[in-house]
Amino acid sequence: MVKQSFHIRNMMCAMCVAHVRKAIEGLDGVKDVNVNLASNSALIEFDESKITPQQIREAVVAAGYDMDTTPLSAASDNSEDEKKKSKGFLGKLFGR
Ligand SMILES: [Cu+2]
Repeated sequence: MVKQSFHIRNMMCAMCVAHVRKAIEGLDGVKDVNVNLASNSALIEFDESKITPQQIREAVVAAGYDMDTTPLSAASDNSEDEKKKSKGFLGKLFGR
């Protein structure tokens, strides 16, 4: 059983969140799902021997949305770096 966060695309309101959650929580192998509109992500607890992120994504796509199959935990480290980089860039732009 693993618990991973994935980026969800195309969600715009609470109804979208409900649709995505419903699409994911009904899947065999998914134990728990928590969809967050503010961060456009879904924290999913699933049995990786029963279901893959690709299969979860298929259900999300079938519901009219999209999901990155690469978990956010690895990606969030990169976005932290990106933030630092852009901060440095803006600092150069507006500093002085
Ligand atoms: Cu919506």
